[in-house]
Amino acid sequence: MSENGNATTKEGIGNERLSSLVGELEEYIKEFIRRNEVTYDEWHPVVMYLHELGQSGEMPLFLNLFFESTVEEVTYKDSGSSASTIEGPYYIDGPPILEPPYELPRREKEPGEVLFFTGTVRGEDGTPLPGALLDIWQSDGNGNYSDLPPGLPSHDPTAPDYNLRGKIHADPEGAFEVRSVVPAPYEIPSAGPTGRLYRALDITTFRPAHIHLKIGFEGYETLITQLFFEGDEYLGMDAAQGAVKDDLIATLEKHDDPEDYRQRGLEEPYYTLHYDFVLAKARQPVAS
Ligand code: MBD
Ligand code: FE
Repeated sequence: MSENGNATTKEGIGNERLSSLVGELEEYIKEFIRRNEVTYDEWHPVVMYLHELGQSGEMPLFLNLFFESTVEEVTYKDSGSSASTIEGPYYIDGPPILEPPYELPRREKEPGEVLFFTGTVRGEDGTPLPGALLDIWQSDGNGNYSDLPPGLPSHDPTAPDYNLRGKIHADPEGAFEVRSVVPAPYEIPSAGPTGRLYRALDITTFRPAHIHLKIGFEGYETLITQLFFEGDEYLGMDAAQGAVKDDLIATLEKHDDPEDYRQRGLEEPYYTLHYDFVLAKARQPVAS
């Protein structure tokens, strides 16, 4: 953290920066209230709504749905990396570091069709980044995530810890392959305060199916992103506004030739997905 408190760290926000951010936020909200002549009939429900939102455990969901894409925009502005998008509320620390051949942890009867996800991780000049770390998490074939952050129950309590979550390394050529399942579109909790607001606004509570990634390599900016699938019915109306970017829509290819899938040791068709990621060098602080 810099002395003037202009940066954030895991430990928090510097005092000076905190005063400045809270002060400015206060001003924006006061100005908003004046400009809209917000009445007590409006104010009281807002207070109770935010109270309920906090109690429900949906605050991270709500904040990430509405505002994270702007933090992401600021973070990756002018970055030379391939397309980034929001992390969302369901990343959890400490996923297992997997060993090749890579397979995300899954249940014996994991819902969802078999997926082989391949890709490369390179620098902006195309040089492979050998050993790049890919931290991957996704919903299952029913759109459920395993263990959610503290305070939130898993979408599917039968899923073991870290189901469909794990870290893998790119090989010496910067390439990787990991077996998983094809995730399904995800619906945000519809019974809680977030879903209630979405219905009142008449916007969809669904997110297109997606796979989350955080990709890191020493000396490079960590890339936080998601991949979506061509043809998904929710691509144009994501509940997380602004999260889908054209460059993040990849093609799921179905392989249903029995000879082909049996060669892979499968008794059912499988899908492949490929994506080439680019990481940008970490930016040096600009000298003043
Ligand atoms: C998700 O799975 C997600 O990725 C986001 C951004 C919001 C809610 C649920
Ligand atoms: Fe998600």
